[in-house]
Amino acid sequence: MNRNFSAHLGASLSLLALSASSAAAQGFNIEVGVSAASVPAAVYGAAASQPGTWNHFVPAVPSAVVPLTSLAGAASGVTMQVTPGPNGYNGLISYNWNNPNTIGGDERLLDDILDVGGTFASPAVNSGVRVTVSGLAAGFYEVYTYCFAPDNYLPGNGGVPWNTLVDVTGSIDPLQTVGALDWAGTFIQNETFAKHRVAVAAGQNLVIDLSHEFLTFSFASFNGLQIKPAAPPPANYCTAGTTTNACVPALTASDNPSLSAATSCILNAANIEGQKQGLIFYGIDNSGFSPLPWSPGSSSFLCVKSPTQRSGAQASGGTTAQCNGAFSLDWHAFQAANTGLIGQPWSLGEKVYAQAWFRDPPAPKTTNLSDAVEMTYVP
Ligand SMILES: [Ca+2]
Ligand SMILES: [Ca+2]
Repeated sequence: MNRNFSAHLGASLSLLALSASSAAAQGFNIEVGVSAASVPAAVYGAAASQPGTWNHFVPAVPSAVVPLTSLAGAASGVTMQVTPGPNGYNGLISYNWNNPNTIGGDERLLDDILDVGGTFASPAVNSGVRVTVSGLAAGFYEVYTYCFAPDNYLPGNGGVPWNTLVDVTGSIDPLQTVGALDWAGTFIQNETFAKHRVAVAAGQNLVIDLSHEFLTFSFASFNGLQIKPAAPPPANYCTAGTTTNACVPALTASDNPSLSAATSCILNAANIEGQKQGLIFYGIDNSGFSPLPWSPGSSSFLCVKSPTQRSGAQASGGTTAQCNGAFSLDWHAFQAANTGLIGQPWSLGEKVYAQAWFRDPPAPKTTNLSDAVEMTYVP
């Protein structure tokens, strides 16, 4: 048995009236499959650990522009449409197969699919579909795209993974290849799903391209989608100064700060002049702020809006007149060891804008500054 025996299934959805809204970023769960009886229950969170109402998207290529409901089951103004991919579409539209290992919500999500394409055409082509989600609130999202082939490991079908290529336009994560192993009871990235992080601007669509990888006997699959609001990873901004010895100091953060200190958040300032004193400082509100020249003739900028909070002074180490000095700050240890710091007590989603400052006696104002990093408090 393979997908060549599947019949084409037509499907249509009536286009419901949309309610425009400008709500904050919110999550969406979308089940793709032909059967309304096989939509996961709202308690089911899948790989994103995001329970809530699952939209039922009936496979169709091209589909109607389908309105999505929120996790709470309310109208959202957000829509989803599937259209043929840039290389064309030659899939079966709808397919379902009872994988013997999937049960419960996993089975409801994974066992029925939109067939993304396969070796139906001669010569075979990289068939695919484009998923366009419109009307999302501006924000940063994690996108979980499920591409498990429920029938891949049937006798006679095994051996070659029926991989699906998943690419999210504008994501900081690369194209991912999904499909390697049969279902073994848990979700594993790149085996059952792709996970992309992406910033969506106001009025911008979320665009997901799915395509068929192999031109030998294989198929590609689309089981469903989860869109989850998330904190963006630490991001650098502003311009570093250039020191007397041509060092360009760079500040980085290992991860976002965590309210529970569940992950570590280490700030590192590298390329500092050797054998100099300095520190890391931060603010919590950069709204409306443009970087200010540090002083006349200086190449540095102040990138953090007042009021600011300083950490303790550090020695950069390294070698005089070279760029091998560095500062490091364990953010959680620093916050735990000091009370009354700006920002305390911290709350979820709160921002931190940090920058490094150090002595450079021949430079204008006898000091220079690194670039800056923006962080967001996570649970
Ligand atoms: Ca099953
Ligand atoms: Ca289903």
